[in-house]
Amino acid sequence: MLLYHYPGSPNAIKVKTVLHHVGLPFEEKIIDLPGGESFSPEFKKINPNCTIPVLVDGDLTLNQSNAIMVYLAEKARSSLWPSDPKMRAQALQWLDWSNCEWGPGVATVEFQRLAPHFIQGFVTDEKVVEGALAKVARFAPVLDEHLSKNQYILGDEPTLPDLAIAALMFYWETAQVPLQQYSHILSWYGRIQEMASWKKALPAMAASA
Ligand SMILES: N[C@@H](CCC(=O)N[C@@H](CS)C(=O)NCC(=O)O)C(=O)O
Repeated sequence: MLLYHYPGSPNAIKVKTVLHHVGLPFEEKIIDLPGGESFSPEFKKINPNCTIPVLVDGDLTLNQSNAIMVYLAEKARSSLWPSDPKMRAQALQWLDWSNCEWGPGVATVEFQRLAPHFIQGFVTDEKVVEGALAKVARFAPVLDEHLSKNQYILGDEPTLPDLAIAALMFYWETAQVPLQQYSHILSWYGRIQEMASWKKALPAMAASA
């Protein structure tokens, strides 16, 4: 299997955590996102969306990090992806929540505030930040309340939604996303950070910090 990614990309951290967790061997190809390589004609053939991560497994070429995570967990028959229909439906619910509610809030603030450091000429759009902060204020209490009653998103063990949600807040402190008051989110995030597979998935500097 070959994973196209960029170190430190939240969507790649999700997928790499699953790969390490389930122990499937894989090779990596770094795509130079800041250098615009994802828009090269060669990469467009692999993913016309020009985004990473992309997983190639034999004749399967898959983009969208959540789909890749599900594929890997199913392939490895991992409990990261529950088999019970109701649990699985809830896992899907939270995966959708991560991309539709959490990401547009937290990850948008992170990107807007940090992109000037790695994309030449990028200027933070304060109106976009304002809209994203409103989403954080709306959805963080939902997650915090849920985690006040659950160790992990689906109960006692981590599953794919935990990784999807946690990866999207990877830069929350650096980008000063206001999450300090959500103690249940922060305790849960601390538990995710303790996972050996999570640590292994991080870019070298963050992993050794
Ligand atoms: N929904 C996609 C989003 C992928 C995505 O936006 N990846 C970022 C890196 S975290 C990327 O490739 N950005 C480059 C761009 O959008 O031009 C997924 O979950 O894989």
